[in-house]
Amino acid sequence: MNVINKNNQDKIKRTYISLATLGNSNVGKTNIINNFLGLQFTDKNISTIGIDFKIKNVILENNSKLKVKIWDTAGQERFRSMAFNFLKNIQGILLIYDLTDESSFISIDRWINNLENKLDMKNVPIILVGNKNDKEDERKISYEKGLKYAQKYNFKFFEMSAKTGENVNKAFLTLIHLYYDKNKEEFILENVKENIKEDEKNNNKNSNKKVVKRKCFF
Ligand SMILES: Nc1nc2c(ncn2[C@@H]2O[C@H](COP(=O)(O)OP(=O)(O)O)[C@@H](O)[C@H]2O)c(=O)[nH]1
Ligand SMILES: [Mg+2]
Repeated sequence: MNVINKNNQDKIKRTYISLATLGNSNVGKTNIINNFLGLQFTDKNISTIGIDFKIKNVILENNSKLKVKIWDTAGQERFRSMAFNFLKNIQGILLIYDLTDESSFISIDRWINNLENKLDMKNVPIILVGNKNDKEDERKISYEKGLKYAQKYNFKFFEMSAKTGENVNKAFLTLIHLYYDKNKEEFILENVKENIKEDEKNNNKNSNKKVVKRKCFF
């Protein structure tokens, strides 16, 4: 749980990071999250009702384990105002368009306008994502156009595919580190190396006990 430290009311202590995927319906938000979670790609339309979240543990570059909570929103107009309420507790956003669908790229302007009123754009990192780069034949938005747009707002930019998995992990890990590296003091994390050492110590004490080396949490 993320709590306010009682001794110092200003300091938030987080045991997880909250991220969100935003963008029009059908750009691939749900499949991108599923790919990051190691779930299978689906051609079927999985309709997200309003807002939903999923959780995954990741190991950071400093060998700490961080719980990541990812909010999946429905892009439909009727859910938009509801979807924005949760943004005050978000530490990073993947803003997604479908590179085969020009209208989803044009809509990014509108998403940014909405975000500017709802969250602290200086402290919450945003990555612009052009999804479906496996559909090269149907591409409508060039890599350069996406990159130029991202640079205008100082966002990082990735093209990705929820189908092949290209750049999905990389984009999420980049987003996590963009926030975490600047706000390390907010987080209470478990050190993975320490865990392994503890397990080894216990193993030496009692050689009959099986050691679980927790190197991987996916
Ligand atoms: N070829 C291809 N299709 C994708 C990709 N990502 C999503 N889709 C398809 O696009 C449709 C919408 O995906 P979904 O994840 O439900 O989009 P959402 O409405 O933004 O959550 C589905 O038919 C998916 O199979 C991708 O990277 N490549
Ligand atoms: Mg969805």
